[in-house]
Amino acid sequence: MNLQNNTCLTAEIDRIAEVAGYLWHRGWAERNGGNISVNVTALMSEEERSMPPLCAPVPLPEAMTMLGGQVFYVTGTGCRMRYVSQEPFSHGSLIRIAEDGNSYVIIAEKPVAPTSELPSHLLMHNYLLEKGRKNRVVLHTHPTDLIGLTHCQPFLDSDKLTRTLWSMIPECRIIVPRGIGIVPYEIPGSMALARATVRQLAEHDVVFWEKHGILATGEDLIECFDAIDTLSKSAQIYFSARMAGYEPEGMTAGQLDDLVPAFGLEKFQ
Ligand code: 2HA
Ligand code: ZN
Repeated sequence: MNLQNNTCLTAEIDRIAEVAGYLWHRGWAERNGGNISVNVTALMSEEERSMPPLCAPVPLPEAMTMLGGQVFYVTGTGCRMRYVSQEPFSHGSLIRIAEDGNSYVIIAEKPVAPTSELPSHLLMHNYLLEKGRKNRVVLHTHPTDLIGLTHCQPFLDSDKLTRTLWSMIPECRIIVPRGIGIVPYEIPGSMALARATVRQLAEHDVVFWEKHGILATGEDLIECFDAIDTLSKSAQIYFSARMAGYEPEGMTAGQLDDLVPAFGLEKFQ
């Protein structure tokens, strides 16, 4: 089957390639750092979703009961974002979850094994679907400045970190309205990391993994990138001020609160 004829799917894969390029050019994706998964089920026909598998079923560590029959584009294990940006179907693949949610198969275009963070991504997609959230995207990346903040104990507090970054520019309060969740250090790719992240997703769309990286979920990959990019801008303003020898004043609580009705935001904390 030629998926090139599916213009909706092709446009989505192009967007993934575009964002993979941004991650590399921003210096957020050293070697194989970071990974992306996007639920593309709604962009494919029944026939496309039923394509014959390219591999034997691969068991999942637990049943993803909400994801039966769903198809995801997932970046490949060990794959570099700089190459995902050039050839997304040579450095990532489409996988289909079994109807019982216990395993997956690769269905296109090549048998590229998914990221080591796959169980973690799927647990998040499963949780988000269960909660009725429209988030189709999980983006994980390694922004230098944001990871740097997680090496400072006072910032491993969701309220302190959120308020500090929000207060650097009004856009941050607007673009990351649900604030930042924090997951204390866990082994990369582990189910412990996945479970701790899912707990944070109850209240947040962006989660910082201590001394490792950032994870964003949303309806659209560009928006997930924008959220992390805006947080990174705030962190750079904060660090620039500190390097110039002063503590940045930050917007006041009142100035931040005034943005809530002005931009129709969800009130948070
Ligand atoms: O894919 O970033 O967390 C490489 C990683 C693991
Ligand atoms: Zn990582």
